Amino acid sequence: MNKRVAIIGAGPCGLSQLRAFQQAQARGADIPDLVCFERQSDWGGLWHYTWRTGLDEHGEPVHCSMYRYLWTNGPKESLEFGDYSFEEHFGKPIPSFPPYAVLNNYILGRAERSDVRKYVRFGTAVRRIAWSADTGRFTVRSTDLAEQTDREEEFDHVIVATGHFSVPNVPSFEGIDRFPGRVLHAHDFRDALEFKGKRLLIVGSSYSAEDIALQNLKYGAASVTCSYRTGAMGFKWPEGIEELPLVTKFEGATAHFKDGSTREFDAVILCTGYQHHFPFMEDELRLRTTNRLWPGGLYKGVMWIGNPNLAYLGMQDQYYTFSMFDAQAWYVRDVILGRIELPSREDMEADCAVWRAREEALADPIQDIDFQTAYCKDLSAPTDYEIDWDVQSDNFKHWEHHKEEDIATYRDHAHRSPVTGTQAPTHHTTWWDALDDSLETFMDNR
Ligand code: FAD
Ligand code: NA7
Repeated sequence: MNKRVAIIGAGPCGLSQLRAFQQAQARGADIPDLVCFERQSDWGGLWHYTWRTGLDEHGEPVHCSMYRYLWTNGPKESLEFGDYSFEEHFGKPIPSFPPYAVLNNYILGRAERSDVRKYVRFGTAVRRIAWSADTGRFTVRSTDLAEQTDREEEFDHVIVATGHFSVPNVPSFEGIDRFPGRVLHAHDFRDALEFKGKRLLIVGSSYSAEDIALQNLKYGAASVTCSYRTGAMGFKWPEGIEELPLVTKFEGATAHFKDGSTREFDAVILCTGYQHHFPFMEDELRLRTTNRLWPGGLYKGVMWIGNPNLAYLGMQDQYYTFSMFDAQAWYVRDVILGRIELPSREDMEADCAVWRAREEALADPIQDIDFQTAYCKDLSAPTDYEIDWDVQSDNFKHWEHHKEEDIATYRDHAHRSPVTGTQAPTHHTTWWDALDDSLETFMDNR
């Protein structure tokens, strides 16, 4: 087979795609030539932590939105790979909510074992992807960042795996330009110790707001106020965290809120989400969506209906992550290998519309989880990707329940592996008391 496939990004999605092809090859399939372009110097995507913010050493935007002391916010059993268990990687069962260094180690473990590093061009940023109807191929222009040289190549298929939690959505508020303390977006948040003893305002009411609020209180913030636009998170918060409606304006260090209340703050963190941002895609190939469970224009959530030689991975809002990325990568692989035949454009659009209608009728997180579980099952059914989606789904539902019970202790619970069936041990320290997030300390299961 001499088809050429470009994979853009070597984060979890790009690595799932490489693993999918490598697994097919190990089982005797003829696979295309693969080139995976990765702008960073190493793989792992968002899990490749860096202290840098703003621009990197080459003047490129820093991709990392992760921060120190980040522990997974969903049970690891609900993101476990079907073909590579945590138990196999670490040689023993480990607790359900590891810090990022442990998760990164796990992701990279499978990638290294499957010997796919040879496909990745590190330090190479993709600048432009254009389709030619004449040649039936894509032209991909990239820059070698160390050499500062550009290159153009042709590919038969392009798979975009550049993530969508890296380019911040940054609203403005009256008077914020004169606020006398630090103002930043969650993308640039790195270390809660910076806010020790400070009165912190957080804008937003989703996962970043929830976790950054908790983590700052845990590491010593004097107080945390979360300000919501649509609805409060409504958790039973530990003392020191409160929720107020949206901030309307700042007067010096004083913030005014929609309900007429006011508070003084030392710092503001905007946890206002991210943009799906693909500046390198030509106009008619560019996905435009908000962060939702069913982005439009993608058959089976992955194949670009306007040109199915193009696929996007991981563009959904995410309950499921790594196992869903695998299911997507396996599906895309099988389309490229000719194992799955796509229906007509009209049928793809009709199928997409059915999923969109189901998505729009969702009323609560349990229904969201059922929706994404149904999607993952639908996607993996025609492939040889195997995982017990029902166990992953049950874990998510227990996790939702634990969060409602007590947002400060949900990470102290243990869940069951969908791969080995093992019930995880509980961690030697409760999450609230665990200040050291290193892999070494975490693995010491006294
Ligand atoms: P990314 O991880 O973003 O990787 C994309 C890759 O593409 C990067 O390596 C980037 O350098 C590369 N790239 C981008 N543009 C270009 C270009 N032009 N050229 C070449 N390369 C490019 N998920 C969980 O399961 N558990 C968690 O606890 C969790 N916590 C999270 C916490 C935060 C703060 C954030 C932001 C996300 C979290 N996530 C979590 C979700 C996260 O989205 C996924 O875990 C996962 O990283 C998504 O993988 P990805 O490959 O789609 O994207
Ligand atoms: P999300 O989940 O996309 O949430 C974005 C939040 O930002 C959400 O609460 C929005 O409120 C809020 N938002 C967006 N724009 C505004 C403005 N203009 N004013 C006030 N509030 C606003 O992003 P997260 O960063 O929380 O999570 C992304 C990933 O990071 C996730 O997978 C985590 O695991 C980690 P809304 O509800 O729309 O009113």
